[in-house]
Amino acid sequence: MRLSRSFIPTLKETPAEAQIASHRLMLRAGLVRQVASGIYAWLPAGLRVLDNIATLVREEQAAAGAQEMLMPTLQSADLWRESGRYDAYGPEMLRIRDRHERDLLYAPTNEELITDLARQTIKSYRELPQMLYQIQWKFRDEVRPRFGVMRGREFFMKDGYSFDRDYESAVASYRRMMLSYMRTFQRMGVRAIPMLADTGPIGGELSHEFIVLAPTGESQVFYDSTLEELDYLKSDFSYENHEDLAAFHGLINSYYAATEEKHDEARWEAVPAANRRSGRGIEVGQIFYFGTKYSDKMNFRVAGHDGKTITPEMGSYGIGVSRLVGAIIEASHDEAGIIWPAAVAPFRAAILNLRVGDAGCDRVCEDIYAKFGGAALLDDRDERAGGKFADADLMGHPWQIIVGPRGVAAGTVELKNRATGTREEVSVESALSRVL
Ligand code: P5A
Repeated sequence: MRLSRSFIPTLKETPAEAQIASHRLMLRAGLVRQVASGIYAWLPAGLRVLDNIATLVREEQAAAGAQEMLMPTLQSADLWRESGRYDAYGPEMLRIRDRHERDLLYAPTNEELITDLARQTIKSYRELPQMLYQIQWKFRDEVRPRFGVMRGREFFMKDGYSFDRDYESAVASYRRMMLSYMRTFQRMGVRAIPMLADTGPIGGELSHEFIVLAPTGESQVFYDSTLEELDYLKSDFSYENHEDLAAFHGLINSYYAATEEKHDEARWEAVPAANRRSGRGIEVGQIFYFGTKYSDKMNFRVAGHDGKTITPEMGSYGIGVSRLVGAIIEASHDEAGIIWPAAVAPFRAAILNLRVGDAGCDRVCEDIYAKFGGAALLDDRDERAGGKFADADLMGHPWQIIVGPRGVAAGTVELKNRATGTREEVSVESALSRVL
């Protein structure tokens, strides 16, 4: 993308309405704009980050055997009356009436709709297990939307749902998703710690939240620091093997981690003092095992192996895709701006043309830009160098390739790494081989 023609409206001033760093930086870097309280438009650079996060989620969901689908945001209230949640959900649910006076709602989550789809389709235990997911907008009319996309009213969520024939198989599905989540977050360049959690309005008996540490987080958390060091991408736990899944779950459970609601002083005291970490955290995902809570209420039964019918066991699995954009920035920024982990950055590099109109600088910039095939942002604005450096730092590209007349004469460019701040004079070829 060429910055001179792009719609990336960066701001020099700090917006007064933003209380936390990620919200300020998302507005200043031109990623989002507020449309109404807790409702945001995603501008081109912001959408690229959202898409990158969704792509990583999709790859890891596929690896774990989940199938993607897409459900509507608007649905009939009748399904929610069946489960009893139409009343139970309260004012957080946005209720709508159509021209025929039929009650609709903007889905805050989809346990009812997916259960309805499954009961229409799945007739025998032989068709189980099933693991389905979507990445779709949700609406929750939060009392206090705040911190930008972190607690929005409309937000983008990955929501997955499992159907299994018995408890053992349902637990394997839960563990499979948990492993997939650990790999997903690690690939995004954030450390999310799984913690035993309360189940809230989704219900059920077993739940984990995935928490990214940040001082501005909304939950108080306690955990053993060993959990920060586990490498789930190198581990060769298999999704197919129940013993592997049990070993993975055992590994996680052998270290203490809990949110305030589940905190247990006695177990906390048993954690070696040097490993005790407590602080604030942002919940970027949550998973639930709730057995037959929905399948029972919605009368979803299938033929079992012995001629009797069985009620499928369910779980649901959420990732806050839009919240993650804020959470990643909370975990990775400095005074100058965002520091994007490479895997989610809107652009892999910015190419800064320090003298637009100079034939040599223009040519070198265009050559480099062409090599990236759309993955780089070319700052071809007719602006002073200081402004370009400040905007590139603000936008947080992992690399800056700085092209000035002196370098062009010597056949070099300056390569800056945003995370470390190091700057080096290198040839164009070596800059490209490092960054591409
Ligand atoms: C799991 C998937 C559920 O809704 N049903 C389907 C289950 N879980 S949850 O914990 O309530 O939400 C999943 C994740 O969505 C993010 N999230 C939000 N993000 C931004 N603004 C909000 N108001 C908001 N509410 C929830 C969180 O990351 C949460 O873990």
